[in-house]
Amino acid sequence: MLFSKFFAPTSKDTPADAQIASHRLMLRAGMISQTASGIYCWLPLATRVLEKISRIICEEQDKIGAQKVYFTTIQPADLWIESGRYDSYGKEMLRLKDRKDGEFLYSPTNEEQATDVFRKYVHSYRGMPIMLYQIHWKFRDEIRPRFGIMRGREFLMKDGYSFDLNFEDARRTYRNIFQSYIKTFRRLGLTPVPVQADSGAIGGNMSHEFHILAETGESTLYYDKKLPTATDEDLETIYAVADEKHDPKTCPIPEEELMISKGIEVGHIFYFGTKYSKAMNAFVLNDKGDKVFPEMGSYGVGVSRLVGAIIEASHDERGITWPESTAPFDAVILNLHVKNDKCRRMAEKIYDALSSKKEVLYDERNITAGEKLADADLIGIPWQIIVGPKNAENDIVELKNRKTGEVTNMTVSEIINRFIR
Ligand code: P5A
Repeated sequence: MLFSKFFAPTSKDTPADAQIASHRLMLRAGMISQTASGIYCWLPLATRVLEKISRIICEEQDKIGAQKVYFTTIQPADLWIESGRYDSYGKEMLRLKDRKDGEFLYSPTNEEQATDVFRKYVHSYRGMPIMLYQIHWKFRDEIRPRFGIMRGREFLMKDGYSFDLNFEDARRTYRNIFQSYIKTFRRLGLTPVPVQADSGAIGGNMSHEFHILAETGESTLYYDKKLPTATDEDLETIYAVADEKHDPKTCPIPEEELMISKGIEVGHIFYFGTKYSKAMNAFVLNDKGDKVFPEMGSYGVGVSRLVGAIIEASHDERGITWPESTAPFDAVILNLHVKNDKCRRMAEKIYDALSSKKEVLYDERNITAGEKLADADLIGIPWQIIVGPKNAENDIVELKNRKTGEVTNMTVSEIINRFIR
């Protein structure tokens, strides 16, 4: 991709109303464009990151046998009247009418719809267990949309729904999802902190939130100081709770062993048994011909919020420092002097060799070297290949690591081999 053709409207100005680093940097890097309170357009850089995150999530879902679908964003009110949530969901639900005055809503979540699909097609225990998920837009009319896409009204969520025959199977599914979420967040370059949680509007009696530690997080977490070094298995049971669940009087951890940190909630999983299957009369016949209501759970990841959370965890005073797994490009080539023939030849040779195998942005804009370096630091692509006139005379280019600042001199063929192994 040539930078001159790439739509990334970067800016030097610090947006006045953006209170946290990720919001400021997403605006300055030309990643998002606000269209209404809590509602954002995702421009090319941000879209590439959303797609990277989504791909990793899908790969990990695939490994545990979840199947990808698209439920709908518009749902008939009837489904929610059946579950009993149409009234209780309150003002966060965006309610709509079609031309025939039929009542609809824009999905804040899809438990009802998943249950409806299940009851239409699965009538026997032989069709179970089953787990469906999607990555789709949601709308919640939050009272206080905040921090850019971090707490939006429209946001992208991975939401999964599981159907098991009995409690033991449902419990195993919940465990699998828990471990799979840990893996997913690690692959995204993050350190997840799972905490026991309340199940709120979704309902049910077993629930965990997954947080990323960040000073700008909206939740306060209380956890055993052993948590950072715990094994993935131990993470499920070690003491860790968010705000409302912490009571100093009943907390089993002595004060001196308790850590308190702010966290950003990037995932939330629920086991709620037969709450929806019973309310919506979704049942199967077991091997004895008895009627059984499936044991269900739902599992959410804030895909768009993750973009903000990753930036909160990965930035410095000059801009974003993307982890390699979610970076919008693998490398950026900075041609510091586009009118210099040697620079142009070397930069183009690298670009031609790499671009069929890697995602490479080539900055060949006719602007100053300083502006190019500043933009590259701002948008935070992990590797910068810097082609400048002095080094070019000696057939050398620089490979710079955006995060560490470490610079290595290399020849053109060494650079090419470094990226195409
Ligand atoms: C689980 C999947 C649910 O909705 N139903 C389907 C369950 N859970 S949840 O906790 O309410 O949301 C899941 C994750 O979505 C993110 N999220 C948001 N992201 C941005 N802006 C918002 N307003 C917002 N609300 C929720 C969070 O990461 C949450 O963990």
